[in-house]
Amino acid sequence: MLAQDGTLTGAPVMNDEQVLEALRLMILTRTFDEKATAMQRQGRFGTFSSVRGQEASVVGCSFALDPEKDWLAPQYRELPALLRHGYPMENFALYFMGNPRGGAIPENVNMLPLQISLAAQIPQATGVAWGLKLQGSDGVVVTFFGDGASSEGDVHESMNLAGVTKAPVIFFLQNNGWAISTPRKNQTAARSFAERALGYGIYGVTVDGNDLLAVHQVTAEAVARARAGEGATLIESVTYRTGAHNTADDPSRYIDQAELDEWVKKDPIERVENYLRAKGVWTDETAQAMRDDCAAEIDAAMTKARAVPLAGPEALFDHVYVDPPQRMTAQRQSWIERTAGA
Ligand SMILES: Cc1ncc(C[n+]2csc(CCOP(=O)(O)OP(=O)(O)O)c2C)c(N)n1
Repeated sequence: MLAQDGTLTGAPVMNDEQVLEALRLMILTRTFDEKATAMQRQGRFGTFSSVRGQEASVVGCSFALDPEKDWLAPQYRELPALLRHGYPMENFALYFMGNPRGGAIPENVNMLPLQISLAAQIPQATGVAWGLKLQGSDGVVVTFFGDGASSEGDVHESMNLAGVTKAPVIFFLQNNGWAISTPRKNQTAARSFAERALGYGIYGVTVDGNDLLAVHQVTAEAVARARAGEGATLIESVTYRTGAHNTADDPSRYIDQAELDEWVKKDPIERVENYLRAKGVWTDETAQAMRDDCAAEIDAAMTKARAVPLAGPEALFDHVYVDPPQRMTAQRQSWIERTAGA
């Protein structure tokens, strides 16, 4: 839909106001990524995975959803979708500050918790979607996962069950080229990830994940099909992780620099800025004002998160069970005594 120089090659599916809103979210999370990485280096943030390079993929998808009735089942690299769905930025910061309060999803936010164990959220996504269908809701579930996670058995089971039940779920596979240091070519011998859909009797589509408008269009189509009772879609969003896997990773030890350089030229934010600039609604001044505004929003969220008292060591045991088994209660007490004064 959108060439890198901003030329439109199809009918626009988002109006200027929506594109500007989407661009703000993309800039907001890129700024957050930079801030979070700096804070991790200062010891104020835990290990953190950025969405750098994949912003159009996540934002294009999330703009096709209705946060009032649709659900997210995220992995760990999709901050923009979480924010658009109403998850507060300070909760996300708290999570990475090691505070369990950040992991608690507010009652009115239709989202499952962040999932670090690869693919564990995907059976839950199919389950929630099937549940929505049984309840007579026309809500849709989107689950995000990577090319690496796609090799987990959970994915097969979830897609198969979604096919059989016609569950309204969108499997949003972000093929970002890498699973930490494992390249795409070692992940599957299939020509594409999307063609797996055929074997499950669900829809499958491959999209340029660095094209905001294209991702939005294919997701909107998948949402419409799901709402109409036509079941699940597997979307393969082809993009590239232009940063490190996470703050503990050094991609210079394995990444092909020439390949990275090519993808940096396809930056998804620049693509949208080129588009809006050509339309006369984006200038250096508006860009700077938006970047300043995003930085202020992030500072405010970080200040709020820092004001929340640190979790004590016993937090390890809290919120696991409503009624903890006796053995865990004893372990909790022993842990408090052993860590007292530490
Ligand atoms: C079940 C499981 N196995 C291994 C890991 C360790 N691990 C964390 S992230 C990752 C790579 C994931 O790559 P991908 O699914 O492509 O997602 P990306 O991080 O690239 O977005 C691995 C192997 C894990 N978290 N969970």
